Amino acid sequence: MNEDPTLLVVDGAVARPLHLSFNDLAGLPAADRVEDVSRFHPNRKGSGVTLEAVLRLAGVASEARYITLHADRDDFHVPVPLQAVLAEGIVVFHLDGEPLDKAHGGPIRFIIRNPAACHTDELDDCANVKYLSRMEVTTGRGRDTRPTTDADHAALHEKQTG
Ligand SMILES: Nc1nc2c(c(=O)[nH]1)N[C@H]1C(S)=C(S)[C@@H](COP(=O)(O)O)O[C@H]1N2
Ligand SMILES: [Mo]
Repeated sequence: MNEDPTLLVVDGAVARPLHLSFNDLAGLPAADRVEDVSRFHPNRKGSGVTLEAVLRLAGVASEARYITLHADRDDFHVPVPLQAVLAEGIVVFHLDGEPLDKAHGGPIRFIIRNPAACHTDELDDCANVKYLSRMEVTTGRGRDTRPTTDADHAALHEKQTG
């Protein structure tokens, strides 16, 4: 039995595709850690590591321009521009040392430090992807399933709590 399964795949335009487990993420250096996202997102919880640290492990190709954030669990997908998200992205994977639970978007949740309001920018609140299973580095802009209207947002939130 695998006691430390892969939680996050990083692939696409990278030198070294990654299959990261909880222990892989927990083993990153202290300088790469981001503690307690509730400091800047009061309604969200957890701690993680910088996107930059994860991408450093993977080695991003020079022609890469986007990262598509994939949540297989509910088929939610968001492409974000690589340059803009580099210093903003956090890969949240634990809460006080325990794996992040589903209620908090676990086992992996993507958090943008300073997101724009929903559908006002590419780096918006909707890009805080829950149940993140794969980060795909690409040259072109990937699949986008974010809601674009208030009605679509309402329907999505209904579905998530249902
Ligand atoms: N996997 C997944 N992530 C998701 C969504 C979703 O439907 N599925 N909704 C997004 C949208 S539209 C918003 S506004 C935020 C809401 O995050 P919250 O529930 O922490 O407020 O999560 C984003 N992340
Ligand atoms: Mo949203």
